[in-house]
Amino acid sequence: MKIVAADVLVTSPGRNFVTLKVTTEDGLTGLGDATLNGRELSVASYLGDHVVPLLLGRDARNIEDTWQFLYRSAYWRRGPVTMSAISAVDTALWDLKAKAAGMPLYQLLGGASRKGILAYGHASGQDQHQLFDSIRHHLDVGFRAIRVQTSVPSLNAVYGVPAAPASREGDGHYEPAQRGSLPAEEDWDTRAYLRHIPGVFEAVRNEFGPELPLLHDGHHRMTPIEAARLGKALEPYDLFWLEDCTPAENQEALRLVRQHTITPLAIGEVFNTVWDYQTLIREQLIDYVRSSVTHAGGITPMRKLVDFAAQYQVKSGMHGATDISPVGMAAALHLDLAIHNFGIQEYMPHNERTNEVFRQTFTFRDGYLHPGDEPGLGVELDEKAAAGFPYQTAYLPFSRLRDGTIHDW
Ligand code: CS2
Ligand code: MG
Repeated sequence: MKIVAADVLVTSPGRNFVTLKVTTEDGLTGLGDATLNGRELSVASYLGDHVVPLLLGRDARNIEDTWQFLYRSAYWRRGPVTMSAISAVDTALWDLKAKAAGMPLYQLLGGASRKGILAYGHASGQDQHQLFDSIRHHLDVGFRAIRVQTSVPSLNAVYGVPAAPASREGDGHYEPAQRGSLPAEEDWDTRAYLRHIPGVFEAVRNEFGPELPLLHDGHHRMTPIEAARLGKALEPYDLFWLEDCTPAENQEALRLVRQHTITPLAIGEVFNTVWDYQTLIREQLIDYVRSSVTHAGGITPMRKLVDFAAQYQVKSGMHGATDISPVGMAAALHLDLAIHNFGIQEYMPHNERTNEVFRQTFTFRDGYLHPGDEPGLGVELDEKAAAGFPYQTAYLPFSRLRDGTIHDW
């Protein structure tokens, strides 16, 4: 099953995506997602200039060997660009292997461990009225778990809250990376945020009851003691998880948070290898690992990561924002269905244009996703449609504190 071609396709149906298409001598094709929000062309170049020449002539069936070759022969290791590029190759090879076997990828990963994949959606609002409407909308369209993000009084723009649905490209979807512009500056004040958020969850619990699984994303903005304070303040509202409560390059910082709160913690969407989690998992400092297949090197290492996590009763909670393409999302769903220690799957539906380019077969019904039973990943890329949406430069925003100091966005 020799690889005869590997094409890097960059398209922008509302937001930028990078996809690798691998073709074998018998005409089979496999897809992999290589999208890295705000740095897409870096990964496209890593693939096109440095990886594709190494793939031609290789046996597509040798997935582990190809992964180890790409990881170790580069000499320079880890990092979001390298690991997103390797992920696209790995995912494409798994797509090919499952297609050649005539079965959906999850069957190759051990078959289904559950009927469906519990998803959570993104509710948000500039104020309580808008937030409640957004939560009701997500319940109406079938979500059974909901992430809650709101504006913060005295702050102009906050992660996770569209300025106004119509003002966001992508048919009203929240896309933090705005195309055609330089990075947008947003302001931040952690004390204002810490004063505000507990009241938001008290109001949501009073309105929607104690059962609904609620999640919140701190988006890397707190110090460990601030994160501990928020985790403790949110305990009466029984969150499913508090995400990215503090930057976790220093994994030991979570020891301090863990000492003060029993609110479950999720970390890792910006992580790209198991080494980023070693202390976090081994000391059970977190409850969910957030890496996506797209950014953590592909199906092969993600399986190893979640199996390592399973030894410490840590579950999966894979990143599924719209900057994970339908190819990356499908890869996550096949893994979600097969592994035992599944926790929850983030699901931000893509816009209509994206679904024209990426024809996907996964379903969302009654709060649960399912990858479908097409051979492979179950996603086809319409290259003619993709060509109609050329790349546009896009940057994620950045934050400054009131005194002008740069802060985590
Ligand atoms: C967020 C993301 O989905 C999440 O949990 O952290 O929306 C994140 O901001 C984007 O993926 C960045 O590209
Ligand atoms: Mg997040």
